Amino acid sequence: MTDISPLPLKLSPDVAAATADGRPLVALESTIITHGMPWPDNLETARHVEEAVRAAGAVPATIAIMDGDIRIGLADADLERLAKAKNVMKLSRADLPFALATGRAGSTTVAATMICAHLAGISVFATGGVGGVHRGAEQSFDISADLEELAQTPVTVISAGAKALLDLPKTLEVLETKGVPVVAYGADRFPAFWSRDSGLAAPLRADTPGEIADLMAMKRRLGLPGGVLVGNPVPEGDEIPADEMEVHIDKALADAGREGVAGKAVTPFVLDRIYRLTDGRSLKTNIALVLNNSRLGAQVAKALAAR
Ligand code: PSU
Ligand code: MN
Repeated sequence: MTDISPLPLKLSPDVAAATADGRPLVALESTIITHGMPWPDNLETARHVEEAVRAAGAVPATIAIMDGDIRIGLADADLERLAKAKNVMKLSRADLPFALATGRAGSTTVAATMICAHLAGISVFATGGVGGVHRGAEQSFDISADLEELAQTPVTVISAGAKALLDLPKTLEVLETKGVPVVAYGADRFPAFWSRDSGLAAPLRADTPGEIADLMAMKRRLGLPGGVLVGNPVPEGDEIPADEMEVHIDKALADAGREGVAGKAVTPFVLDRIYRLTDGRSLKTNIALVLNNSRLGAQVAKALAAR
């Protein structure tokens, strides 16, 4: 059976116009809104991130699943509905088609956002931190689908690295095995989300948006599948040093273990615990790094569009 019905893709008027004109677009995820930040900071941040992309000269396309459609670009009322909603599914590659088929509301993780962005022809995507190999993965087998997606889907993900609650050395090893270029922006060390330096050397380095665009273009020319992961260190004034974070991460992970939190729930649980343990400071840092990544995303999209 061949299904020739159109894709369940709904572009906002802004996104449709930018696509038609070949103007630069930056995809934005929605799991960070529904599962990554508390209300109302989540909505405020989502709005500020869109403004930051616009101010830097690109068009933001926040992606979510609503009413059986992949929405590329959300109206402000939809953004608010999503930010307030309970029982929104956290969608990755495995459950994206289920949410669409059943009409359930879903937010898109890095993996699912990459899939949807690619379907819409968008090749640059800005977020906070990608998922990766969890600590203790040798027992739990918990490795984020984000890594596999980076290996398969040609979208460049601008992040502040992988979240420091993960096993970062193993995360970099998996990315190397899967052939994903990992590029630190303006740095020699791979960043660790809340901290600028994970203590690990970055596999690659780029110093301008144009260099990232060149890498993307060359990868495509060679016919290599998959994306590029950019690690953009959080601005100095906003970082929480790694040794300080480590104490909170250990505590949050121990709480997760004690409470039997597993699977998809781990990352949202640990982010929330760390938010409480740092009296909200981790959230301020998270917001700062997402804004920083959005600006770089816009610059890369512009460099790409200018080629
Ligand atoms: N960046 C943030 N906050 C988040 C995330 C990213 O600043 O909450 C989300 C992304 O959607 C990412 C997900 O794909 O965390 C990782 O989830 P997991 O570890 O279950 O794969
Ligand atoms: Mn997982």
